[in-house]
Order: sequence, then structure tokens, then C-alpha cells
Amino acid sequence: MIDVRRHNANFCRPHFVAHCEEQVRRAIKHFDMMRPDQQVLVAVSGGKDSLALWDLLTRLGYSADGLYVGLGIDEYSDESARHAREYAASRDLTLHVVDLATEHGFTVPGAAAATRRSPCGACGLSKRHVFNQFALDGGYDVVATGHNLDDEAAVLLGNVLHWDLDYLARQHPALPAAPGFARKVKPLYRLGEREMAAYCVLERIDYQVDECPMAAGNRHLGYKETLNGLEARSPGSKAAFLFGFLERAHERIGPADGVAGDGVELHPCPSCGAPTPGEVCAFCRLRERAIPVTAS
Ligand code: Q46
Ligand code: ZN
Repeated sequence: MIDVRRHNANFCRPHFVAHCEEQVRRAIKHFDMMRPDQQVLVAVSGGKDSLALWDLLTRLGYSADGLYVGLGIDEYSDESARHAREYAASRDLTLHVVDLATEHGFTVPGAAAATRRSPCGACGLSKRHVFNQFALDGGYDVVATGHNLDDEAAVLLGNVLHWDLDYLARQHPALPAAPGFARKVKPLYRLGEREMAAYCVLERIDYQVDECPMAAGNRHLGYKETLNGLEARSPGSKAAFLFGFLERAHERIGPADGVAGDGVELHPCPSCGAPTPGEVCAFCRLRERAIPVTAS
């Protein structure tokens, strides 16, 4: 039996799997995320969320390939890649791999050390760039990421605490395509972290259980802990917070174009062609400043 306290329900195995499918189906329908005739690129990390997402999308009949980005975080990355590869092989799915070290000459730890950025900042920027570029070059219609309810509620809390209106406008489960930007969707936003872990166990999906060693001190984890405290006292708080924002506040803040602030003019980066408001895009600047792999 799996209990989901915010639904005040206990599910047996088949009903729990059906519940996960139903939440993903509802998310896709509500925000018109994708159609069954479209090609989906799933951002695969080897963790529970991205593998569960890939599993659920193929189960629901979508044609979805995976893309794993090698971040160069020592054994953690090796293990994560192994889980992604083994899952894809076991389900006969196509997994693409882009390794930052091999293809761009740097790793996330090397970029963080050289730029004094937080590792997660350098990592997020690199992943967004690679997933977007790969989707555009490969003719994919949409990029799907495994952000779950806990992730999205924690990001929302951070954005609200800082009243970051640009980020709040872009916090949406479905961002439209724009010139130079692929469509991006988050079909797991209605399902919590515990639900995704339970889904993987029930569906025998072997995933990377270790936390990324670079996550320590990450503010996002603190927001998650705070929300977990609230949820324990008052089940349903996270869902009420996130769904209330999406239903009642988001459209008052601004359109979710997923691109840049209003009125910012974008032009192609001279180095990689990605749209950028500056001279060279943020990813190429990071790549130039990062410690080259051979010297690290
Ligand atoms: S992998 Fe990358 Fe996460 Fe590690 S460095 Fe941070 S962002 S914690 S999803
Ligand atoms: Zn560039």
C-alpha cells in the first residue's frame, strides 16, 4: 500500500501506477503540453524523476527519446550515466549522450571553480543550453523535464521570497517555443518526490539514489526542507501553494515566454548561434572561462 496523504488515499500497486498515469495525463491535457504524434526529448539524469517521467510518457503512448548530459562530477556522474543507459537498454529506448568534457572541454566542477559560480548555477546553465540546442538540432518538438511537485514548490518559494518577477513569470509547466528556443514542459508537476520514488520501486526502475555531492549548501534544499515541515503539519500545503500560484497568480505576473525579460532584444551568439542579449551567450562565456579538462 502506498499512502498519499495530500489525497488522503492509500493505493495498491495497480491503482498507484494508474494514479501516476492519471496525474501526468491531466498535466499534459491541462497545459496542452504535447501531442502523441510529436517527438519528445526527455532530459534524463539517471535519477528517479527523469526515469519515471520517461517510463510514464512511453506508457502513455508518446514517442520519447532521452538525452543524458555528462557533467563530469566524478563517480556520481559515472553512476548516473550507468543508470540512464541501463534503463534505456532494458526498455529498448533511444538514449543520446552529450558529455561536457568531450564535446565542450570542461566539467561542472571545473566551471564552478574557475568562475566562482555555484556549481548548480554552472550546471543548470550548461544543461539548459545543451538540452535546448540538442532538441532544436534534432528536430524534437518538445523537451520534457522531470521537475516534480516538490521541486516546483521549492523554486516557487525561493522566487516569492525574493519577489523575482522575471523568474515567477517563467515558472510554468509549459513554456512555448520561440525562435532559438524549444518548447519545454514539466509533466510531473502534479506528483511529489515520494510518489516518484515509489513509482520507480514498483516499476523496478533502478535509479541513482545518491545525492549529487555538489548539492551541499544549495538553497533549494533548504526551501524543500521548510516545505516538508509545513506539509507534515498540514498535508496538501505544497500542492495548494503551487497549484494556487498557477491558477490564480501566474497570469497576473506576465506571459510565460521562457525567453528573457520584456523588451530585451536577442541576437545569435557568434560562437554557437544560441539567442543571447549579450555579445556572447552565457554558455560560451562559461566554456571560455572554465578550467579546460586537460589542465584540471
Ligand atoms: S546535478 Fe547539477 Fe543538480 Fe549537482 S551540480 Fe547542482 S544542479 S545538484 S539537479
Ligand atoms: Zn554561445
